[in-house]
Amino acid sequence: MNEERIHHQACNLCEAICGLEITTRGEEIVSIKGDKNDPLSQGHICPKAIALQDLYKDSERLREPVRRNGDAWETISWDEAFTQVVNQIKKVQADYGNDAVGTYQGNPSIHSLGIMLFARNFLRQINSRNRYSATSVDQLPHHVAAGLMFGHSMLLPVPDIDRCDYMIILGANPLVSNGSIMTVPNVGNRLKALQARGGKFCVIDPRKTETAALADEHFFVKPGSDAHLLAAMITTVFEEGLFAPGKLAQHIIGLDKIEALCAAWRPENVETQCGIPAMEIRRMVREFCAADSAALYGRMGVSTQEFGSLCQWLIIVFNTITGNLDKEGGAMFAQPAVDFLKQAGAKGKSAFSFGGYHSRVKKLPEMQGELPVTTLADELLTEGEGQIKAMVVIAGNPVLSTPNGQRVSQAFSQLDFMVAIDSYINETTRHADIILPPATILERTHYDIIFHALAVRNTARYSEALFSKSPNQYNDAEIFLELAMRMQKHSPSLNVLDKLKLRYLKKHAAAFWLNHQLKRGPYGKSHGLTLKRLRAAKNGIDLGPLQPCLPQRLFHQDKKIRIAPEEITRDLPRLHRDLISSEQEKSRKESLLLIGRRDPRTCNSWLHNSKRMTKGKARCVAHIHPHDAKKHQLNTGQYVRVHSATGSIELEVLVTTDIKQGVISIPHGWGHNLPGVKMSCAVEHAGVSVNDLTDNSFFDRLSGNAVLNGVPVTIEAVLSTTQSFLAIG
Ligand SMILES: Nc1nc2c(c(=O)[nH]1)N[C@H]1C(S)=C(S)[C@@H](COP(=O)(O)OP(=O)(O)OC[C@H]3O[C@@H](n4cnc5c(=O)[nH]c(N)nc54)[C@H](O)[C@@H]3O)O[C@H]1N2
Ligand SMILES: Nc1nc2c(c(=O)[nH]1)N[C@H]1C(S)=C(S)[C@@H](COP(=O)(O)OP(=O)(O)OC[C@H]3O[C@@H](n4cnc5c(=O)[nH]c(N)nc54)[C@H](O)[C@@H]3O)O[C@H]1N2
Ligand code: SF4
Ligand SMILES: [Mo]
Repeated sequence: MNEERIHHQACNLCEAICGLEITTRGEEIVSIKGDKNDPLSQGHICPKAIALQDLYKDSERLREPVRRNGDAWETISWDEAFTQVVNQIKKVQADYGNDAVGTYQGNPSIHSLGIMLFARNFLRQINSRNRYSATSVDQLPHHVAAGLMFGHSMLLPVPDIDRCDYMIILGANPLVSNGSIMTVPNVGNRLKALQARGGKFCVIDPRKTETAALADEHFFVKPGSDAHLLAAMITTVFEEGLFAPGKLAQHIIGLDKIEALCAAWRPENVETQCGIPAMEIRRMVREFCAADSAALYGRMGVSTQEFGSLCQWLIIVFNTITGNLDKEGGAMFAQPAVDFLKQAGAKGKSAFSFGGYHSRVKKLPEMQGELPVTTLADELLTEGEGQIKAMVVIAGNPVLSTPNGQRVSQAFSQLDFMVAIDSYINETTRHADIILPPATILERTHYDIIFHALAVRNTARYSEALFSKSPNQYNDAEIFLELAMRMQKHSPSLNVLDKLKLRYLKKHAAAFWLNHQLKRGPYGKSHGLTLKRLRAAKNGIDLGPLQPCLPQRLFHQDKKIRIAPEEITRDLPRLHRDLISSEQEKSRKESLLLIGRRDPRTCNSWLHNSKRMTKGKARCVAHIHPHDAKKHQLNTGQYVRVHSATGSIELEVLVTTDIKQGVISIPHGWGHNLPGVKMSCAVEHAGVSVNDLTDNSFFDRLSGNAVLNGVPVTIEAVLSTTQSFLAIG
């Protein structure tokens, strides 16, 4: 009988990076609990942490490379897989040029140390302009705003929630999502603590969300109208004499332009658009400004909409002109122990690129060497020089996660070659010729590069692998080290010397890099931070609350904030046209506006092969308001057919007053019932994909980011085939 052992590890499934205490007996996991001594998460976990063991145990998870042969898959050796992948990439590039190989990196990429450190070299070897990622179905507007204003796309303000007195949450549901661009484990308790110390928080969301239910106030907003609201809030600040940027003012260029830029928006002329009474908007602004410290925070719901970049810009402007940027309790910047931002700004070069080149078909701008994924299918399907002929998909499922996923799927099916670095044969990877599967988080070491930089408190934590992987398994780091090395050579095979070098790198490169970064990082000297020290601190190390850091940390050479960058403000006329266009012109009377919804037991598209994550009532359900339900003769439990310009889907409906009239909410990440998907539990709980409705030609014109919220749709009641069959039979 094996003895029980207790391990400490960080969860990497979402941005909250909770500390875990995992008890094992031999190869069995006995329990997964929150680590009470983690200085950031303080014992918090969510239901998904338990799914880590399901992932580890899942017999349908690939452990060895597979090659597709028609509809069948055969296991092949790693050597054969690497050789074929590199040969095929090189062949396509020799025939059609470098840009003929497209790459897509999904969300878990940034949660994996191996991908973060080593995929870069591989992508550099591919050297294609056709680089895409989940960034452009998510937070691209944040990067564009931060890059232009602060000089670095990752210098992103985070609410100092633990010291904040007044918080406005716009288009985010952290109680369910566990926070995003705000690493905030245990957000429920943190928000309750804010209230307990006399503070207040408001939620602005078309749905009365779980977070809204806890809030002091909730306003139902019309989807896609937030930029008007935000601009009107800024005008209110000026009109009511509340403009007070404080000592930061001397470090800002363009502050004198803001009032005029936003003057066309006043609470009184946006209230119909937004659905929030002018006097409430004014009151909210007054209360915000009266608080000792306050933070306006806006996330997914306001970034994946028609004016997403303007929204993210206006949010930073509002925090700045009310004196809350870089102030305790306001919108602050985390200081990570591994300061990857600093490296980018070194050598006097600009740390940020935007619009340096444009995509071939739709001429959308690159941001940091990436093009918006809204145009991936165009680049796959439009013939001519530069057309994508081969794809590398890393930890992503764009068939379910990007707008008009069916078109992406169809385009993938026509490729000359596709490789996926993924553990599953899913809706996307079923199109691959070869799949290289990495080991799970429980079998690899981890340090979170990204999310310590977005956390509400400065901490650091290193996790050892809990289980050792079987000798024939590779982790992400090993896969990318080997791919990069083979790509670099004229022949894809390795000689003895290469093999020795690779073995050394696989064993030591990550630890060496990490140790070096920790030592030369901001806490190297002050806290004696080394990898050894971090390894010894099994629960992680507390590095204190957020600290003011401007103007020193700005990346513009002159250390000034550009508060009104021309690249952004020139999009204001588009917003203005939207403001003055009449309601009838804009939306047909029959349309509803589609928004998304997250659920505590989902992780985008990929946790549905776990029984624990899928059991119980179906969750791929549309929420609509009773008024709209009545109009279309729908009741809870019935099926609705939802149409958009892109396609239509059918799903169950739930009638609720928790959603604004005229809005329909459908979660993403479902729709597993596609031919060839080898995830039986997911297929059993397939649901439908909302991205068969979203439209890849509807994007934020400034950044190219997808519009996933505020998509016009129509609905009609259906008797599903099974229902009508039952009715007859
Ligand atoms: N309509 C609508 N669409 C949306 C959203 C929405 O709210 N509404 N949300 C958007 C957002 S915010 C995001 S981030 C995207 C996500 O979009 P994607 O990143 O494209 O999709 P995921 O569902 O996260 O798929 C992740 C894939 O990575 C694999 N994987 C998991 N862990 C690892 C690992 O450690 N290594 C490797 N190599 N592979 C791994 C999984 O098996 C899975 O296939 O979806 C977006 N799509
Ligand atoms: N359980 C779970 N947690 C997750 C994920 C998951 O799939 N499941 N995904 C992770 C990922 S990749 C991300 S990026 C984060 C995202 O984390 P959040 O940004 O918190 O995202 P959501 O929970 O989708 O919340 C977005 C909110 O915006 C609202 N909304 C929609 N349209 C509008 C609008 O026009 N205006 C306003 N004001 N609000 C609007 C929606 O009703 C919703 O409540 O969550 C992460 N955490
Ligand atoms: S909140 Fe996120 S990091 Fe924490 S346990 Fe859940 S999935 Fe893991
Ligand atoms: Mo995301």
